[in-house]
Amino acid sequence: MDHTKRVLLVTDVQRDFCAGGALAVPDGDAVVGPINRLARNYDLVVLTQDWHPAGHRSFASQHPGRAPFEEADFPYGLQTLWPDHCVQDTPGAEFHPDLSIPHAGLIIRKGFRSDVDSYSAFAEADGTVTGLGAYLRDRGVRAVDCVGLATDYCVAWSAEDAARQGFRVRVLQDACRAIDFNGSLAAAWARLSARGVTLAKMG
Ligand code: VGL
Ligand code: ZN
Repeated sequence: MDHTKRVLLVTDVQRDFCAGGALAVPDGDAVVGPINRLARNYDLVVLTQDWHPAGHRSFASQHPGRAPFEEADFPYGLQTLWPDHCVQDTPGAEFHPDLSIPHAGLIIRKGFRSDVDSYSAFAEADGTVTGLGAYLRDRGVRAVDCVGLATDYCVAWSAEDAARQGFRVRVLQDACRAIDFNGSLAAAWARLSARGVTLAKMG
């Protein structure tokens, strides 16, 4: 028996990252069923929700002459510019309608400050911590299992931060899908394996 206390961290399973959404991740909808099933095995589940004000600084639309997926210099470093997505209180920001995890205990909203993006559930891009690390430690959690969208951005950033904070981290790959732009998925795996994050099958 494995008595390690684990959390399931479910990243950004929202309409805008699924089919027909503003920043649709290829095959994104496919994570919903597996995540619903998996979540029943965890007492502790944390959801994240990408939650940007209209006109967020990470939107390419705010940078005349620039296109989505280009990079721009921000005070905290290089920032990828995105199509407008997950705008607060719009349908695109809602969780996928079939996501069903009623016992989830915490929802972390990310990217709600106009000038600062946040891929990780643990810290915003400028380093401001969200409190998730303390929340998990207070509950005796030692291991973090990561699922959701997108593998190479928000899932990877959270997994990396979790490992940096000393949690044992797995990415459950059947319950993730990637954007995979310009080698982003391979780059993410390289960073994660360097941190000791393991790639696991759910089954
Ligand atoms: C995400 C890009 C912008 C993600 C969020 O959830 O991976 N990617 N905002
Ligand atoms: Zn976003």
